[in-house]
Amino acid sequence: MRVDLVIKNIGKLVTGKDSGRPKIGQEMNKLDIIEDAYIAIKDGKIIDIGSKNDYKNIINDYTKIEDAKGLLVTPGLIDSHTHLVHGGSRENEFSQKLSGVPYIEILKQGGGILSTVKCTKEASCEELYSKAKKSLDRMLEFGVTTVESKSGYGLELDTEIKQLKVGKDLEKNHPVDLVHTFLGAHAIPIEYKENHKPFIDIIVDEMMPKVKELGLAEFCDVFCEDGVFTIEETEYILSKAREMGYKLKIHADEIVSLGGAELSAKLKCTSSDHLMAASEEGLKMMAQNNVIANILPGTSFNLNKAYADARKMIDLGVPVSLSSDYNPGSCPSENLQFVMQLGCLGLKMTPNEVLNAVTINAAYAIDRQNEIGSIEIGKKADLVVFDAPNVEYLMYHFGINHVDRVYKAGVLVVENRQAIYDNI
Ligand code: IZC
Ligand code: ZN
Repeated sequence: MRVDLVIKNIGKLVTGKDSGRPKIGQEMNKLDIIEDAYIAIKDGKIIDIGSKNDYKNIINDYTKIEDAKGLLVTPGLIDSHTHLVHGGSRENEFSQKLSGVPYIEILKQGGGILSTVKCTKEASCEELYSKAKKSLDRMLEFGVTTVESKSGYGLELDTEIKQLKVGKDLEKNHPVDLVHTFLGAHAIPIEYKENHKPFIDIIVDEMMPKVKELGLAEFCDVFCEDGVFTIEETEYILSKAREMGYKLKIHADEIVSLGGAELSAKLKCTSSDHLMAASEEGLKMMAQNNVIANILPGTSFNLNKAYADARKMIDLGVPVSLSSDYNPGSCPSENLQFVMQLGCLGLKMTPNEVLNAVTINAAYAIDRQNEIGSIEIGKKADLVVFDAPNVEYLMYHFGINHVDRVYKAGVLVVENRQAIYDNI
């Protein structure tokens, strides 16, 4: 057996054994940790895991050996909900928000998402690409190796396709893996404010088939919210999406308890995201139907809103994942480590629960559980070496970047907190 790389002298290695479903309840608080560990990698995949010097039996002259200097190694982090590709930024609305004007009110006045739609339409592919690449580099530097990326700043076919194509191009040229989601139902254009139906028909009859035909998105998502898409509209759009072969996600019960959690259970969505205002009944239905609650505490922090009730979700047996919601309006930050810290400080999750929520459960939230999300034989060698003695420390010492190094499919892509893949 030819081994390409061994990373030795790992102080604590967070491994994991995928059980065929996301972690729930007490399982979320458990991590499998090997001390004084090594990982062996071949063709970008993990082929052996062990402790001390046992790797000596499997190496040969070709094997590169790298020293983790006694640090903590975890699976590459997964950001399973972002609005990565967009034009502009919305700091012009910051003072308004700080003075108490609600996010949804700004949208109703034609700002918010609609102002990002304007900037995204005006931006060239090159501009969108270089802005999103900068963000993707930052995410990688914080230890994120896979990112879900949504469209939704076009609200018409050409710009939705432009956004998705930029995402596809990035995926080709950047070490971070992307998972693409069509979010044409992200806001109602002003001209359809009084009558949504013709816009929904354009989404369902024109945009969704074209995006599918071009192979630009795997998931379909809807912003189901008071003043945006109703429960009935969301159900119609997502049912059609399923018929066309999309997997489903919902922005559900973020601001108002509309029954988005219940709908995500009825439709057996892969994930239901936000859920700050979800009802207990809806959460119970999600648990019964294995729908992942994808919580976005960076948005609660940024909008000064209540946090989702993660403790109740975990008690009810709902699988929980965490992600950034990186976007120009309600979470302008690529820092998933800060989101993890908010998982503890805002959502009252334990450090172990948080790590599971951004690794194995996040892999389930984007249907990549067979490839990533845990360090086990056969999975991709997506690894983060943290300059931290243990998992608790990552969440406790907040506001800094703990990354020492990042490996993507066995290749060193971040060193000294800087993306270095261009030089490979
Ligand atoms: O640009 O405001 N919540 N969509 C739904 C967003 C946040 C993104 C944005
Ligand atoms: Zn979102």
